[in-house]
Amino acid sequence: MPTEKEALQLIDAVRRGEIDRRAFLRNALGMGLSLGTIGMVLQACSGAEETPKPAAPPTDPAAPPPEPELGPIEGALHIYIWSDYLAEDTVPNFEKEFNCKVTVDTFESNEEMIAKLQLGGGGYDLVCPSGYAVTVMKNLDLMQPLVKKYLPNYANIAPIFDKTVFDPDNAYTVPWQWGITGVAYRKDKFPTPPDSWALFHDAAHKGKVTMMDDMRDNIGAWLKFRGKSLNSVDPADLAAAKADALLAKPNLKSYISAPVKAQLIAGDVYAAQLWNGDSMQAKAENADIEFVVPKEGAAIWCDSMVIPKGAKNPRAAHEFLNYILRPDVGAKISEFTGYGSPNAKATAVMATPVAFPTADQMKTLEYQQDLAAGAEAWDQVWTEIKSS
Ligand code: N2P
Repeated sequence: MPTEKEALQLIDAVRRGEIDRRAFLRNALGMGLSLGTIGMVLQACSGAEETPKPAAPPTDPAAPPPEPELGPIEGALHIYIWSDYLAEDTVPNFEKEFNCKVTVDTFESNEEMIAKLQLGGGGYDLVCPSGYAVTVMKNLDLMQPLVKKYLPNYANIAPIFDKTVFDPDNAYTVPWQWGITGVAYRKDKFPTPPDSWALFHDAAHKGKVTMMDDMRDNIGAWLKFRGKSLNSVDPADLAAAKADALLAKPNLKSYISAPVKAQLIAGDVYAAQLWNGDSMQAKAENADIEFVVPKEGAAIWCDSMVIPKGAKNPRAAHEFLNYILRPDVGAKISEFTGYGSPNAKATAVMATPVAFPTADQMKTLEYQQDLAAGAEAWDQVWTEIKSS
């Protein structure tokens, strides 16, 4: 039989976790302890032989699931963006710093971009929809959520572009540039500056004016001309817009968007429906070019970068987004594009940032919204305008 001291030492060893249950049993049986005593000892020591587990943190059922790990940056990145929307060194500097090969394809309208994605084409990692098109893409399930831990520079976004109506949780979008759709014109051809969309009804400029090859901007302008919302889906409003568009059509040289800049610069086109930033790019080449917002009102918009579902290079996409959110990189992009930057820190380091419209100016400006069920009627009207 073990001495009392030996038995107590054994019990202490179990308590301190120095020997486990099995070793204790072996020792205790070898020492001739009765099974009853062994049972009592084990019960007294229960818990001591197991390493105590740290208490699990309380789980909050409302807490968001942990963000996924994207792994190391991939060696390639495919971007699909509006033309003339990056500074010359934006991509080369990224390629050098991140050792990642970037390809850039361009589009001229949201509808063109969405159609391509819907057909499964492109293999893009980043695309650049306007606000209303973010809603369209969300409804079509074409985007994947951002992984915010890879975007510490997101905090640089100005409050007015934080949590937009089209992305209230900042779940999918990194705001890129904001702008206005108005009219670029040659000062030398217009002794009196144009101030109305009626300019395109004036046969005096026949063959020397253009409107955009963009359903939302084109029909939207004619809706504003008649004092309607540029998001109207009312059949009577659309019929009136179609009539105005058809009245303008014989005067138009063509329906053309960003590429009209070269024709304005050369003087082949005197006035063009165009975005403010592209107009400023043209003005940089020819000081006779000016931009005006017609008095009846116009579209204001903010384009964003989003990651399409199924993107093959998600980490590179996040690194690129975090890179363009740097103040110096963002500032250079807006200095080149001529658009407003939604990045407060970038705006702060720009010599002449585009000022956000005043409350008074905002009275005639309107954000484009998803047309939802009305989109079909708009498509129909646009097809009729283009084909007649
Ligand atoms: C790019 C201009 C794109 C603006 N040149 C369209 N929202």
